[in-house]
Amino acid sequence: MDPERYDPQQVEPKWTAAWEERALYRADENDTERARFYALDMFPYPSGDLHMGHLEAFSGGDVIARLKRMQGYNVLHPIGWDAFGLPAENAAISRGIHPKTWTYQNIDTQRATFQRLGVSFDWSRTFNTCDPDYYRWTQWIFLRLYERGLAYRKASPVNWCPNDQTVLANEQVINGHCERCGALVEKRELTQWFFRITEYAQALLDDMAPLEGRWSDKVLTMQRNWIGRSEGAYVDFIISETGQTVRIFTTRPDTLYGATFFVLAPEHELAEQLVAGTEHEAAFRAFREAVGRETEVERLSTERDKTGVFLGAYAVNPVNGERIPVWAADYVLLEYGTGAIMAVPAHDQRDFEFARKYGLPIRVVVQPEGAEPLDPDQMTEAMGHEGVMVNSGPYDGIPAADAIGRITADLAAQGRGSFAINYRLRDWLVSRQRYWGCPIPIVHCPSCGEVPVPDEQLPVPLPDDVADFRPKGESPLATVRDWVNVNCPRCGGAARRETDTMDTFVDSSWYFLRYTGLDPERPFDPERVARWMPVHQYTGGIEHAILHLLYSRFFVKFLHDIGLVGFNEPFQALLNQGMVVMHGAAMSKSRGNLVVPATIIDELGADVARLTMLFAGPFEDDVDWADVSPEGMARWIQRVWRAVRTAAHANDSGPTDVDLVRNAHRTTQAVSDDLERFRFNTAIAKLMTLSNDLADAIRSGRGSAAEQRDTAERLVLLLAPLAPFVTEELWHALGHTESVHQAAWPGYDPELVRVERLTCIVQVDGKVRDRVEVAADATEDDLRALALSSPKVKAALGERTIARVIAVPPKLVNLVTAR
Ligand code: ANZ
Ligand code: ZN
Repeated sequence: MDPERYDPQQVEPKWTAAWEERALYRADENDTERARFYALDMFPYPSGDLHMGHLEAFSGGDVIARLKRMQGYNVLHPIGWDAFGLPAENAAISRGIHPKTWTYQNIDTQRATFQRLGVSFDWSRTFNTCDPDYYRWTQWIFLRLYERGLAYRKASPVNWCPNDQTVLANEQVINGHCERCGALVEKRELTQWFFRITEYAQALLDDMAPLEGRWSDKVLTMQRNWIGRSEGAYVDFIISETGQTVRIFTTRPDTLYGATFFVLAPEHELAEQLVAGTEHEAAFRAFREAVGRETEVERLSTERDKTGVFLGAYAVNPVNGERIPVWAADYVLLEYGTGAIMAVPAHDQRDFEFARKYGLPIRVVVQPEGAEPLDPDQMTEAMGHEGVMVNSGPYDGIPAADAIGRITADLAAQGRGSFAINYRLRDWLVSRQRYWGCPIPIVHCPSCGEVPVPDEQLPVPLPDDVADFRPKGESPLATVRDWVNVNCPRCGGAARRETDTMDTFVDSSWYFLRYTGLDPERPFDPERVARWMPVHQYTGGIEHAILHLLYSRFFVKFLHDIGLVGFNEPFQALLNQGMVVMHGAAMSKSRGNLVVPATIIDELGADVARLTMLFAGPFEDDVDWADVSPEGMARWIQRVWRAVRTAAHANDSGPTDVDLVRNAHRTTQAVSDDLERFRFNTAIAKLMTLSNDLADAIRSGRGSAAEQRDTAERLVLLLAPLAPFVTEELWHALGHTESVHQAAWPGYDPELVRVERLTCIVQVDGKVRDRVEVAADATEDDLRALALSSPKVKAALGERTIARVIAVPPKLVNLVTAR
């Protein structure tokens, strides 16, 4: 090996093996001295080898784990696989390979790439969610939810893909079409399993407060919007013809006197009852069918025309006894609020458009203060919130904001309404008509009904021998007779297993608890969990901003309520990486722009792959791989290699060089700070500057041998979390026998990093007006800004404008005014 050149292909495998042999990255369960740090990365789905998004996420996550280890923490940095899911079944269908074989092969491939990348995982506690030892406990948690009524089955309209023959989650429906095959999605009334996440809606909102500043605002906002809390009132109207009470939800009870019609969701059971046997029945039926083909997004869209039909009945307004016509319209959804609304076209835009289209009356009840009285005929859109009440009987003249509470209280006193809170969040539909998932541990018995599988019979195994994986409208498991037909655990009679499997998001809602130790008897050991959790730093993609994070938070709250964990939020801090694209577009095989980490490692080594990714820009921004230069990074690594090795053997002491020493200490401070805040790119830039300075010092004989060597050591230590292989080799070249990854993170001398302050004279047109403190290395721009912010200078300038700034850093700045 040419000692002048760093050869990653020789060095990297050597250290991978050595680290593994020494179990260097194992979390220490018995250490009671060091503080613990749980650095968690979102675990991958094994759809093939690792892709560039993985390279980015895990490079960042690994820097955090390595930094914390060097800072003296006892670090838990685990990995596993989110291994159930539909792509495995699709591979089975298209290539005739068993989903299990396909999945485990991909896991092996990804594991090998992780090892080549040198990610510092504790491999002793890895698992896959499709392992029976894991999904046994997913089933166990399902049963705990079931016992408490938080897992239940109900019939409801769900998204159905007629081509794939399966239900789809809302987020798998894109503009009304199936995300996978493009078929038009239908709504079907199906009986499905749900988790009652809505029970935790308020807790999910409230417990976000401590996450403020530690999760991004973007994710917190997305979670809040998804939960969608609204305050308002329930108000009871009475159907004039039948006397039935029908309840509405409104956020604007102050506008009750402005209700000019009433709208039911087409699926509302009252709509069907009102038209039954009337002349309106046929039109209503046709309308409801048409609406059934629209997606929720389309129904709520403000761009689209709203449609509806009159139902031939009237509702009586409880505040004034007025009879208003009852309609069914697409923009009212069954699942939100009560599925019925009072329409106030003067103040609600959707109602306004609907009223204009169908010629329904508009009545203003909130008048903006100080403005001309609104004329409904002239209005082009609904009026906003602010104003005083008009046309509202006893409430006229009071501010609308106050009327909300008063009207609600008055209705409540009469038993016709109440204060109400509504959430947009729905219960989580968890059943899938799919094979490659965790079986739902329920047996259906003709005499006992739904019977939970007893804990000691878990896991309900997923059978291997399934003849046909093609979707047929029910899970392929239904065809596995030996498996489906069981004796009822309660009465012993002939019964059938539930054949649906769980959404894979269930598997990933608790995996982070199991990493604390692969407990054979329980999902996790509560004491170990208490020692390691909540997770100190979670790293992963923004695409999980809502679902995975919301579901995990829900699971932890539930586990907290049943006494298994002592905290109610799983992740104290969250870091989201951006996406990796190529020339602005997603990378894909079909576009022919696919780059994979394995190739870069083959060509330039793992360190270069990691550094290139982290240097590409702020971690949270997207990376365009077309803009980066792995070759440039490889050249830098060669320069670091030469400089450090030369410094390691320096013995002819030159004169001491305070600039070199200062730079080494300042870089130590700045890089520590950058890495702590995940500014990997700027940290690398500073290390480049330091390595240049070291090379220059060596070339020009600046600094003593000890100073050059200390600079080299700092460079290696600071670079170690970012480029673990070359730094390990260099650390040994510097004469150390221990691993650099077990070395202590370097400190710095506060005296050396302190920036000297000097007095700078500020003049206006040559006259001294002020003296200000500046850093010794202040720039012209700094001086200019300081001068302009001085009150004395401002006073001296008066109205005059500045023509020129003459700055002589750090001593003098002169503002020359225009004459
Ligand atoms: C009368 C009214 C007057 C309304 C007004 C708004 C403005 P958020 O804020 O999203 O909770 N609404 C209630 N249930 C609905 C359903 N199932 N489908 C469609 N729309 C529904 O929205 C609450 C408002 O949305 C409610 O307040 C109701 O219209 C409508 F000037 O009632 B409002
Ligand atoms: Zn039974």
